[in-house]
Amino acid sequence: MNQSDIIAASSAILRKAKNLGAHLSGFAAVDDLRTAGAFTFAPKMPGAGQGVGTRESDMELNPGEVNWPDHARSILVIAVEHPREKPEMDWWFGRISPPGNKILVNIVNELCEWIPNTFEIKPFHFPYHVEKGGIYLKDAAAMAGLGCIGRNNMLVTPEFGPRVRLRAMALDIAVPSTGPTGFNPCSQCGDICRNACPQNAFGKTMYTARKYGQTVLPARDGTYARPTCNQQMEKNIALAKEESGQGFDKPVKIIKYCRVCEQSCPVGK
Ligand code: B12
Repeated sequence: MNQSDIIAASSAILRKAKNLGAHLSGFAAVDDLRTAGAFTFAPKMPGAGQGVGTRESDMELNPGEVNWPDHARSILVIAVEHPREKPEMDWWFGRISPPGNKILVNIVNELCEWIPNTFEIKPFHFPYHVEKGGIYLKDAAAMAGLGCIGRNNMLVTPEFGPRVRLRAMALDIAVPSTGPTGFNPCSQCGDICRNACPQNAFGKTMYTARKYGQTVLPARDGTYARPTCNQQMEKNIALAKEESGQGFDKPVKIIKYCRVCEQSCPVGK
């Protein structure tokens, strides 16, 4: 494909993503992501590959390491809003992943079918878990211009604050990046998110530039304590109660993970 075909295809892909239900979408270059914060930090992080939200790797990956498909040149990242008034979008029904995640999976599945039928482009749908071949979605989204990494360590978007969930696919062509942008709302609110954390997970410096050889650190300044946050997630699992859920013929355990750092963020209200 020549450059003008690539530009036309990339605009058409963003339009299609929107038509399929993505609230935000953008492109990042794989070469830029290889050196982005989470990609370089995670393999050095104590406890990488452990805790809630991680799986056993069947890909011979070291903890925290990402497997890039050989043909991947660009990433398309999509975001779907998880509004406050629809908390059930984020709930786990037994072992069944949240309804909001299914929306994201369906959009990317449809794009993976439509793109090669429409253009000479080979797509690849990244799984969610890094251990299973996924990528670090917040950094990908920040590099694609969807928002910035906030002081709550989440992707914060101008439109919805951090109340979005993410999914990504790879393309085998080099599409111009749509980010990063200079969006930076976090100097203005006095750390509402950090002060609201029920576990005080932002209470002390966990990671320093000196020790880890990089200045881009969790929650920007190395204060996000992942093991402490993980304790809250374990607590949420332990507190899950059997409830009746739509589409379930008998009561099912519903896990409602903590979202305080997300819900308290004033951006995008
Ligand atoms: C493992 C995991 C967890 C673990 C550990 C979290 C963590 N951040 O490490 C636990 C279970 C504790 C957890 C908790 C939560 N998670 Co979680 N989690 C993941 C998962 C699977 C991988 C994250 C990871 O390991 N990152 C690696 C570490 C090293 O990176 P990091 O902590 O983010 O730190 C890096 C960035 O801050 C970056 N950075 C800092 N500044 C800048 C600046 C720029 C420009 C760039 C590019 C990067 C950058 O550099 C740091 C490294 O040095 C992702 C899905 C995915 N595939 O990405 C979801 C994901 C991050 N989680 C998500 C959510 C929603 C949550 C929770 C709110 C719980 C919930 N209700 O789901 C909390 C929020 C915790 C928090 N404040 O960070 C969403 C975030 C959406 C968003 N708007 O950001 C994701 C993307 C999943 C999704 N469905 O969309 N999670």
